[in-house]
Amino acid sequence: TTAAAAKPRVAVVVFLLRGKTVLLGRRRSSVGDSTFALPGGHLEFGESFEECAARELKEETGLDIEKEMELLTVTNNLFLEPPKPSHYVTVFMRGVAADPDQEPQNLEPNKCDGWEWYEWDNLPNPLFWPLEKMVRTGFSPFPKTVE
Ligand code: 8DG
Ligand code: MG
Ligand code: MG
Repeated sequence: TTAAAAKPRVAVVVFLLRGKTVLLGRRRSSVGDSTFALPGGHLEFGESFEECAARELKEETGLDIEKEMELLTVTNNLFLEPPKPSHYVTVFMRGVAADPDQEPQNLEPNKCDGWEWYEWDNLPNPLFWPLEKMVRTGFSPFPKTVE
Protein backbone atom coordinates (compact mmCIF):
# COMPACT_ATOMS: atom_id res chain seq x y z
CA THR A 1 0.00 0.00 0.00
CA THR A 2 1.10 3.56 -0.64
CA ALA A 3 0.92 6.07 2.18
CA ALA A 4 -2.00 7.75 0.43
CA ALA A 5 -4.03 4.54 0.15
CA ALA A 6 -3.34 3.41 3.72
CA LYS A 7 -5.56 4.60 6.57
CA PRO A 8 -4.65 5.91 10.02
CA ARG A 9 -5.04 3.26 12.73
CA VAL A 10 -5.58 3.47 16.47
CA ALA A 11 -2.95 2.09 18.83
CA VAL A 12 -3.33 1.82 22.60
CA VAL A 13 -0.18 1.65 24.71
CA VAL A 14 0.23 1.61 28.46
CA PHE A 15 2.54 3.10 31.06
CA LEU A 16 2.52 0.28 33.58
CA LEU A 17 3.86 1.83 36.78
CA ARG A 18 5.54 0.00 39.64
CA GLY A 19 6.81 2.34 42.33
CA LYS A 20 9.03 4.85 40.54
CA THR A 21 9.53 2.58 37.55
CA VAL A 22 7.81 1.96 34.22
CA LEU A 23 7.81 -1.15 31.99
CA LEU A 24 9.61 -0.90 28.63
CA GLY A 25 10.85 -3.36 26.05
CA ARG A 26 13.18 -3.11 23.06
CA ARG A 27 11.15 -3.45 19.85
CA ARG A 28 11.72 -5.94 17.08
CA SER A 29 9.70 -4.43 14.24
CA SER A 30 10.08 -2.64 10.92
CA VAL A 31 8.70 0.40 12.81
CA GLY A 32 11.09 1.62 15.49
CA ASP A 33 13.35 -1.42 15.43
CA SER A 34 15.63 -1.77 18.51
CA THR A 35 14.14 1.23 20.32
CA PHE A 36 12.57 1.05 23.78
CA ALA A 37 8.78 1.22 23.79
CA LEU A 38 5.70 0.63 25.90
CA PRO A 39 3.58 -2.51 25.73
CA GLY A 40 0.55 -2.04 23.49
CA GLY A 41 -0.92 -2.62 20.06
CA HIS A 42 -3.89 -2.16 17.76
CA LEU A 43 -7.37 -1.33 19.01
CA GLU A 44 -9.74 -4.09 17.89
CA PHE A 45 -13.32 -3.59 16.76
CA GLY A 46 -15.61 -2.90 19.71
CA GLU A 47 -12.89 -2.63 22.35
CA SER A 48 -12.58 0.07 24.99
CA PHE A 49 -9.14 1.65 25.48
CA GLU A 50 -8.92 -0.12 28.87
CA GLU A 51 -9.78 -3.51 27.35
CA CYS A 52 -7.22 -3.05 24.61
CA ALA A 53 -4.48 -2.00 27.05
CA ALA A 54 -5.20 -4.97 29.33
CA ARG A 55 -5.33 -7.45 26.42
CA GLU A 56 -2.12 -6.24 24.76
CA LEU A 57 -0.30 -6.16 28.10
CA LYS A 58 -1.40 -9.73 28.82
CA GLU A 59 -0.48 -11.00 25.33
CA GLU A 60 2.94 -9.37 25.36
CA THR A 61 4.05 -9.71 29.01
CA GLY A 62 1.65 -12.05 30.82
CA LEU A 63 0.97 -9.27 33.33
CA ASP A 64 -2.46 -8.34 34.67
CA ILE A 65 -3.37 -4.70 35.22
CA GLU A 66 -5.78 -3.09 37.66
CA LYS A 67 -9.10 -2.21 35.99
CA GLU A 68 -8.80 1.43 36.99
CA MET A 69 -6.69 3.13 34.33
CA GLU A 70 -6.26 6.72 33.24
CA LEU A 71 -6.07 8.08 29.72
CA LEU A 72 -3.01 10.36 29.87
CA THR A 73 -2.72 11.72 26.35
CA VAL A 74 -3.16 11.02 22.64
CA THR A 75 -0.55 11.71 19.97
CA ASN A 76 -0.60 11.66 16.19
CA ASN A 77 2.30 9.69 14.71
CA LEU A 78 3.32 9.37 11.09
CA PHE A 79 5.86 6.68 10.23
CA LEU A 80 6.98 7.38 6.69
CA GLU A 81 9.80 4.86 6.57
CA PRO A 82 9.62 2.26 3.81
CA PRO A 83 8.68 -0.52 3.23
CA LYS A 84 5.30 0.19 4.84
CA PRO A 85 4.44 3.78 5.75
CA SER A 86 1.93 3.91 8.59
CA HIS A 87 -0.03 6.44 10.57
CA TYR A 88 -1.14 5.86 14.18
CA VAL A 89 -3.30 7.78 16.56
CA THR A 90 -1.68 6.53 19.75
CA VAL A 91 -3.64 6.50 23.00
CA PHE A 92 -1.44 6.48 26.12
CA MET A 93 -2.98 4.84 29.17
CA ARG A 94 -1.61 4.58 32.72
CA GLY A 95 -2.15 1.70 35.09
CA VAL A 96 -0.65 -0.35 37.87
CA ALA A 97 0.00 -4.08 37.98
CA ALA A 98 -2.71 -6.11 39.70
CA ASP A 99 -0.02 -8.12 41.52
CA PRO A 100 3.17 -6.16 42.33
CA ASP A 101 5.15 -9.41 42.67
CA GLN A 102 4.24 -10.71 39.19
CA GLU A 103 7.26 -10.49 36.82
CA PRO A 104 6.90 -9.76 33.08
CA GLN A 105 7.56 -12.55 30.57
CA ASN A 106 8.68 -12.00 26.99
CA LEU A 107 5.71 -13.73 25.34
CA GLU A 108 6.31 -12.36 21.81
CA PRO A 109 10.11 -12.71 21.40
CA ASN A 110 9.81 -12.06 17.66
CA LYS A 111 8.50 -8.55 18.49
CA CYS A 112 10.49 -7.66 21.62
CA ASP A 113 13.86 -8.41 23.22
CA GLY A 114 12.39 -8.48 26.74
CA TRP A 115 10.62 -6.35 29.34
CA GLU A 116 12.31 -4.46 32.17
CA TRP A 117 11.36 -1.86 34.79
CA TYR A 118 13.08 1.50 34.29
CA GLU A 119 13.22 4.57 36.49
CA TRP A 120 11.76 7.65 34.80
CA ASP A 121 14.91 9.72 35.38
CA ASN A 122 17.11 6.91 34.05
CA LEU A 123 15.33 5.75 30.89
CA PRO A 124 17.09 3.49 28.36
CA ASN A 125 18.27 4.72 24.96
CA PRO A 126 17.13 5.08 22.31
CA LEU A 127 13.44 5.45 23.10
CA PHE A 128 10.84 4.79 20.38
CA TRP A 129 10.44 8.31 18.90
CA PRO A 130 6.74 8.89 19.78
CA LEU A 131 7.80 8.35 23.40
CA GLU A 132 11.06 10.29 23.00
CA LYS A 133 9.09 13.27 21.69
CA MET A 134 6.89 13.26 24.83
CA VAL A 135 9.81 12.91 27.23
CA ARG A 136 11.59 15.83 25.58
CA THR A 137 8.60 18.10 26.15
CA GLY A 138 8.63 17.29 29.87
CA PHE A 139 5.83 14.72 29.95
CA SER A 140 5.67 12.38 32.93
CA PRO A 141 3.29 9.41 33.36
CA PHE A 142 3.47 9.64 37.16
CA PRO A 143 0.62 11.22 39.11
CA LYS A 144 1.37 14.77 40.19
CA THR A 145 2.08 15.01 43.90
CA VAL A 146 0.94 17.97 45.97
CA GLU A 147 3.87 20.12 47.12
P1 8DG B 1 -1.08 -6.33 17.55
O1 8DG B 1 -0.98 -7.16 16.33
O2 8DG B 1 -0.72 -7.03 18.81
O3 8DG B 1 -2.36 -5.55 17.63
O4 8DG B 1 0.00 -5.18 17.29
P2 8DG B 1 1.47 -5.02 17.88
O5 8DG B 1 2.43 -5.79 17.07
O6 8DG B 1 1.47 -5.24 19.34
O7 8DG B 1 1.65 -3.46 17.53
P3 8DG B 1 2.73 -2.45 18.05
O8 8DG B 1 3.69 -2.18 16.94
O9 8DG B 1 3.29 -2.84 19.37
O10 8DG B 1 1.84 -1.13 18.30
C1 8DG B 1 1.11 -0.56 17.24
C2 8DG B 1 1.63 0.82 16.91
O11 8DG B 1 1.48 1.71 17.99
C3 8DG B 1 3.11 0.94 16.57
O12 8DG B 1 3.41 0.40 15.32
C4 8DG B 1 3.28 2.43 16.64
C5 8DG B 1 2.32 2.81 17.77
N1 8DG B 1 3.07 3.15 18.98
C6 8DG B 1 3.41 4.43 19.33
N2 8DG B 1 4.11 4.42 20.50
C7 8DG B 1 4.19 3.12 20.90
C8 8DG B 1 4.80 2.51 22.03
O13 8DG B 1 5.40 3.13 22.92
N3 8DG B 1 4.69 1.15 22.09
C9 8DG B 1 4.03 0.41 21.15
N4 8DG B 1 3.94 -0.91 21.32
N5 8DG B 1 3.45 0.99 20.06
C10 8DG B 1 3.53 2.32 19.94
O14 8DG B 1 3.12 5.41 18.66
MG1 MG C 1 0.54 -6.77 20.47
MG1 MG D 1 2.85 -4.42 20.71
